[in-house]
Amino acid sequence: MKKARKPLNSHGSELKNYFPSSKEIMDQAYAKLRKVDVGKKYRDPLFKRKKLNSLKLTTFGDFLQKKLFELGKLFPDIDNMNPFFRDLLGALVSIDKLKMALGKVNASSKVLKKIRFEYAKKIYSSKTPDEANKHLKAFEGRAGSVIKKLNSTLKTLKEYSKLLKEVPTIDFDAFTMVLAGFPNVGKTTLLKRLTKSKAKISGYQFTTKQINTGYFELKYRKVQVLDTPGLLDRSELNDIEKKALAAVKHLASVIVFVIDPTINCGFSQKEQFGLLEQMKKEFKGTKIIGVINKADLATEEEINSAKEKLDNFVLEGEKENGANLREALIKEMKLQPISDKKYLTGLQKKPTTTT
Ligand SMILES: Nc1nc2c(ncn2[C@@H]2O[C@H](COP(=O)(O)OP(=O)(O)OP(=O)(O)O)[C@@H](O)[C@H]2O)c(=O)[nH]1
Ligand SMILES: [Mg+2]
Repeated sequence: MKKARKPLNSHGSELKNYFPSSKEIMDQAYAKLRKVDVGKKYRDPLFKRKKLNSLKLTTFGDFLQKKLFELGKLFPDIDNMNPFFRDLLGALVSIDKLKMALGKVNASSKVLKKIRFEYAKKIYSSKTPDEANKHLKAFEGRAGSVIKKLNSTLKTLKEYSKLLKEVPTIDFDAFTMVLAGFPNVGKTTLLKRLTKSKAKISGYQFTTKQINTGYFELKYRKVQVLDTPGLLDRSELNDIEKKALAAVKHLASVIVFVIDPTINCGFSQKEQFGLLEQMKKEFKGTKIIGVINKADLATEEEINSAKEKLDNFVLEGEKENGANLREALIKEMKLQPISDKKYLTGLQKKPTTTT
């Protein structure tokens, strides 16, 4: 029976319990084996022993094979996964190591299958009950050593499974707005103004370590907001920044670049506009909307200086509360209303953007 793969980010709680050590797997297999009984229906001692041991071998081998199969299936199909997830995964774990670990689990399952048939034959053609016992014991030993050899691989997979839980839930069909900019400029605050997201905000840089998601409605259309960790003007990216970039690259229908015109965020306007220019080059095909944030805090001078550097800008702050950005999105993206039905069933694909 083919078991469907679940999306990468739906594994959460399951994964926690799904990674037994080699020893635990073997203990579970032996517990199954001990319960095997053929009752009193066979009178001939040799025949009975052969039947019993065959059943034990099947139970033991089946359990181990199934266990390995299930463990492998808990991970996404790397070769056929969405490029966004692939990039995110790459920022969190080594794709090569993961592939290799999954390959080992798969190969071990095949080895188990092979030796199971080998010993099934031996038990079947045993001449004495002792010989049938000897073959069963030998099978248990060999199967045990296959599982034991997997111990470090299982440890790696357990570690990886924990990291995969950080991957956010993403709707690949929704119109997606990606919030980008330096740390502390107010990206997460903007996400909360637009959506009902409960993401964490604080007056420190790098509050957002993961990608926060939120949704709101615009002209009956579902807009997905991805709040990325602050992007820094550095060629060498750390893992958090890689995650942010991956999101921007693959999913943005529009990029909203947030600027803090005051010095409160800890970065000058010059640094922030430098990054904006870089992003414009890198994401040529994607519409970028510049948002001058913290309008309530900024001086007129600060706002004017930021305005001069932007062809189109949106002023946002505590007073505006997201309203200006909503307006700008409708105008810039020329969003056509779509029927509620399509929206509700999620049939609507990403609209084409006008640049
Ligand atoms: N006065 C004022 N403060 C703001 C505004 N927007 C954000 N802030 C404050 O700026 C600080 C940083 O806001 P965040 O929303 O966490 O910034 P961020 O860009 O998400 O930061 P990282 O996650 O570190 O990249 C917080 O103390 C916010 O309260 C605004 O429009 N006006
Ligand atoms: Mg943030």
